[in-house]
Amino acid sequence: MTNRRQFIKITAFGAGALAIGSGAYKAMAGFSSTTEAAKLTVNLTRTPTYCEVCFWKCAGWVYKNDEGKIWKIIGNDDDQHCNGRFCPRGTGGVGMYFDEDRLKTPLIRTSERGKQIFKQASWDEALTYIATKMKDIASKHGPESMALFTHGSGSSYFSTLLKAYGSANVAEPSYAQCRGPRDEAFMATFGEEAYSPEITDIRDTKCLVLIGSHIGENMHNGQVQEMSDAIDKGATIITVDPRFSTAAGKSKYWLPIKPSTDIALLLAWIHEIINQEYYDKKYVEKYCSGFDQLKEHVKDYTPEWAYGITTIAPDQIRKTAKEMANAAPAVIVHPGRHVTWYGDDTQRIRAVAILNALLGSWGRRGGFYRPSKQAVPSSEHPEFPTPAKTWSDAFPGKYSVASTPVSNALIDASIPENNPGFAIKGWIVNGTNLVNTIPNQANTLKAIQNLDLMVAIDTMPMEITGWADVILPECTYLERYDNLRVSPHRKPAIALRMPATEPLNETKPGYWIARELSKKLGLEAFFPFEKQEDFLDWQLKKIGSSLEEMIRIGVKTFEREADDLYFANDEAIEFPTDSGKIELYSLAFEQAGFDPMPKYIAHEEPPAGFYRLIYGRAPMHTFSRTANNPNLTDLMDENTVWINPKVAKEWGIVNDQYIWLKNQDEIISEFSIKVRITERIRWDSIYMVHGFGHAQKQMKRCFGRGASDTQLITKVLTDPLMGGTGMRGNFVTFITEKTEQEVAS
Ligand SMILES: Nc1nc2c(c(=O)[nH]1)N[C@H]1C(S)=C(S)[C@@H](COP(=O)(O)OP(=O)(O)OC[C@H]3O[C@@H](n4cnc5c(=O)[nH]c(N)nc54)[C@H](O)[C@@H]3O)O[C@H]1N2
Ligand SMILES: Nc1nc2c(c(=O)[nH]1)N[C@H]1C(S)=C(S)[C@@H](COP(=O)(O)OP(=O)(O)OC[C@H]3O[C@@H](n4cnc5c(=O)[nH]c(N)nc54)[C@H](O)[C@@H]3O)O[C@H]1N2
Ligand code: SF4
Ligand SMILES: [Mo]
Repeated sequence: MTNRRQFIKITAFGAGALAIGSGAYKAMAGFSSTTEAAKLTVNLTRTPTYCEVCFWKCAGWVYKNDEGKIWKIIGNDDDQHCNGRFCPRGTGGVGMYFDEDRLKTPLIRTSERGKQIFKQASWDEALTYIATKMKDIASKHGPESMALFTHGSGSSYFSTLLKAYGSANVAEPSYAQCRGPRDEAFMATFGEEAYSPEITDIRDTKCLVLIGSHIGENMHNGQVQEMSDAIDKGATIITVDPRFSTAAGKSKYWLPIKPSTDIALLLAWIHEIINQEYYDKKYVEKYCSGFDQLKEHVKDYTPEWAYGITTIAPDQIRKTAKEMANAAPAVIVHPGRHVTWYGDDTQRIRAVAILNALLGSWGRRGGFYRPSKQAVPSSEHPEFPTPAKTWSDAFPGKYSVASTPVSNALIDASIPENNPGFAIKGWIVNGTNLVNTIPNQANTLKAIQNLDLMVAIDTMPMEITGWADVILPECTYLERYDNLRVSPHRKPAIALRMPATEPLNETKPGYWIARELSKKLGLEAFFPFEKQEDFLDWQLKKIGSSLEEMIRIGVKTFEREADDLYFANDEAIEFPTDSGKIELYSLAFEQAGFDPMPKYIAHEEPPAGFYRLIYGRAPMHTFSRTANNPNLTDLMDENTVWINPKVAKEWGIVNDQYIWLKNQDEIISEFSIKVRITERIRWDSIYMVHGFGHAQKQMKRCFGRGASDTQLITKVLTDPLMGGTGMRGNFVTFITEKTEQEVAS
């Protein structure tokens, strides 16, 4: 399998020169401006943080008013992730603190699971309950029968706890429900992933190809800003999307592809680029392996062949291939991020990676830059015990390309009748709303019903907390320290998050929760620092900074050790793949029994009267985590279903009407959704924003507003390589009136 040597430049410990960040930027719609806020905030205290509203992790300043209350949050000028500006969601992040529906105290379930009858408990009581059950599970089934599902900053503490306890089953939905296929595809091709933030050099690109990446609605801050700059500088944008996205509106070419057929388009582009000899011959010869096999493989995949599949006209395919070639190597075929669509996703992103390799964009200005990351020391603790079994033993031989645990496989392993190699008996769920995040809700709920222990750590009473035995209320990111942000970027940098204020009610930081639980389990040696701030200060001093300095500056940017943001001309490079080359033909996939080069496979089409359910993001919300946020519900408080006018006419459906959606498995949306009739969606599909249709009554602002896409995603197209859950193989039809019986069900 792929060799996983780290190729990224990790800057050694030791003080580097502090770079003075540029504060220059242009005003962009929806983004907050530092200057306006700075004028207003003279004499007010400010504390540094990095945003937790999404995983771009922009660094900013939290300002308080005269009464010492949190007032507003703005971007840190020195931060490469945001260049001094937050997106609307980040600005609205203070609403997470003020939300009166927040979890307030630990809770222990007193009735059947899912009935939502809980009693208030003290922290000691709640943690003792969990520790007793965990010890019981360890003695009866072995510690490897516990699993952690986690997303966000607390992941490292709870992961340390679980590993110390003896289990390596730590799964993040950002792998098998999000970017896993992309990471494995890039790893197989370049020996390296696409990272977060992505190493796309959009700032200097001449051509950006977006295949379903809806940057602009997907508000990943730095990318949106760089894309806006690139457009101003005349870059060509090519958008492939069945929907006229915000990005499509800025594009020279919008290719309204028939959904699920992207691999055919990608193969035709590869065919054209090879046949017209548009590819970077020197680069391919020097750095790539498998070119002859690839040429042979794509010889029949002509634009005419792809036309019949994708509905994109051959001359459009040819023209766009030429655009890419003209811009090369300053061209980016964007790797995407949420790429779990049709179950052949790793292979689709392989085609994306291959296209980038042919155009010579990897390691080149305007293509993909070389990331650099600041190394920070970790605290010393005993070695983790070696678990007797790990997640992959539950279903031997499955998902062999997966490099991290697969959340859905752990869920399946919690259902005894699946006869897994070993069964999962307990879950800790931190910062992920699994019920709305993992497709096939019935399966997730069935798994929960089979558990001996289910703990949810959250800030809000979400769907997932409703199913827990014990709910632990974390304070929000505005009320706590967390680990330093050390994400790679053009320059290595660190950012500090610290509490702007005391935690409200009985809520506690994740570090404290994990450490207190470790004490009850006799594992406190794994958390040697009582207070996280002491750990941070120790760590910062080791790299020539201090907590005091970071509180003052928030972000510290170091210089790169060498001038190596891009490959030098003719540089000899050994890529961290099996062959040491960029693999157009993947030896690792072949060895694992999968296609070494991507193939197009036709997917099921919607039956008569049904439409493909596709979904995406809205600029002012993040999944379900912001649905109840008072500041952001002001901007958008429900989702709509986009329907093509031709379809609406056939059904007699009108704008703003509320309808229900029914899927191929007879599942009817629990709540109705407002209709938006628009030419911006193809006639064979409907579109909705993910994260609405909440069924949790305690969230008073968002309960019952809009519909949940997850509820309608009952059919899952699983990626055989790495277990990703393809979610776009579901079809829906319309119900304009619900019978009484249906409404009650
Ligand atoms: N149907 C469908 N499913 C999807 C997607 C989709 O578009 N459609 N998108 C997929 C993608 S790309 C991803 S990355 C995943 C995301 O999946 P999740 O990370 O599960 O997303 P959220 O629904 O926002 O759930 C986050 C949970 O964390 C809680 N939370 C927020 N802040 C904190 C905090 O500081 N501490 C703690 N302990 N909890 C906190 C929130 O209240 C919420 O319950 O979903 C995937 N699933
Ligand atoms: N505002 C906001 N921004 C976010 C997030 C958020 O919750 N809110 N979440 C962040 C996260 S974790 C992620 S992973 C990213 C996700 O953002 P992206 O990676 O950009 O999202 P996708 O879900 O891949 O893409 C959604 C788009 O794909 C199109 N599409 C649907 N089916 C097909 C198809 O078959 N072919 C093609 N070519 N296109 C198709 C849809 O019409 C839609 O425009 O967004 C990030 N940014
Ligand atoms: S992109 Fe927006 S929501 Fe995400 S971290 Fe940055 S400011 Fe926060
Ligand atoms: Mo994601």
